Amino acid sequence: MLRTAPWLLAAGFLGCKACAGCFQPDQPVKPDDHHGDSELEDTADTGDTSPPEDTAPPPPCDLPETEPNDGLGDADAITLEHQACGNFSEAGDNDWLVFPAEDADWIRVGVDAASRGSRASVAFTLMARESGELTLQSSDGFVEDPWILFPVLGDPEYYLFLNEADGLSGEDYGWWLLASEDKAPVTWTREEVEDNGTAAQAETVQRGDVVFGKISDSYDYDWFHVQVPASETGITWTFTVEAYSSGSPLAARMSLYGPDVVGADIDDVTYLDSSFHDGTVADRDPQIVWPSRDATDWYLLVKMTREEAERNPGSAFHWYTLSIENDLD
Ligand SMILES: [Ca+2]
Ligand SMILES: [Ca+2]
Ligand SMILES: [Ca+2]
Ligand SMILES: [Ca+2]
Repeated sequence: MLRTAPWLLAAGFLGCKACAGCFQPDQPVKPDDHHGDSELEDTADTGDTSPPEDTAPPPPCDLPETEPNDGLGDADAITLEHQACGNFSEAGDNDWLVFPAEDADWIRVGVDAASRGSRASVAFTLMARESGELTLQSSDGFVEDPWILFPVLGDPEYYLFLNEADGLSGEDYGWWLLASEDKAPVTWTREEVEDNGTAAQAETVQRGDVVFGKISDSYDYDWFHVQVPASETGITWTFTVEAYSSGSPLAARMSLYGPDVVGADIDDVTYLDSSFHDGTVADRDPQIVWPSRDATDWYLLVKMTREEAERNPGSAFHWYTLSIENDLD
């Protein structure tokens, strides 16, 4: 099962499991991957009296983990653009990594495990210590292996805490991970301005706007006001959130209200439309398409899904864009 409190999960291992005597340099290489290399090495080592474990295959990546790395203070230092790898070789094995942001604006962190035949269901927590931000990424039924694409927060380095989501371990529970500089996956024309936590505080946006925002915690409600002028009635409007499918951890919910929501408790007001449908969380990047019949004022609410807020609260990593379009575009 997925953990609900990444900080607790991570902090639980800060004491570092005593593992100095169980260092296992060999990685869970698929049998065929390095067979040839291994043979070459064996041949070159004629006359070598090294013990058998020194004939293990060469590291299957640029930056193999070095146990013990179960505590934040023992994190393996990795660098952008160089693949790291390791495995959850024994019960309770967790692996910390740390990488510098260098001068990147956006960074992608991607795990390969199930996609390479590993039995590991990898979850990782990404932490920005100076900013005090974290997010939990796991294979959640939407992706085989977890990944994230995030705008840097200004921290000089970022920490990763990898664990096997079901607490399983073994030689075939390997992982590979690459952190790399990337381009922004979205473009925007403006950024949200907090506080926009009620309809009365909603930022006014209009056709053609693309807002870049963040759901910075579970209670961050972002309201936007759309004024529908008489000249833009009788047409279809489209409001689209882009986040999860482009690497944000955010699973957003969007709802569209009429002007009666201003000053009211939203539980007392019926929305015009909502992306949320009971019984499914499949609607990860919501879109609402709605006709404008009369000149009016609309209010859009973007927030987290309740299920997601319990599993992985919002953070500065939880970015999204909201685009406002209609038939006149
Ligand atoms: Ca390990
Ligand atoms: Ca470890
Ligand atoms: Ca916000
Ligand atoms: Ca807000």
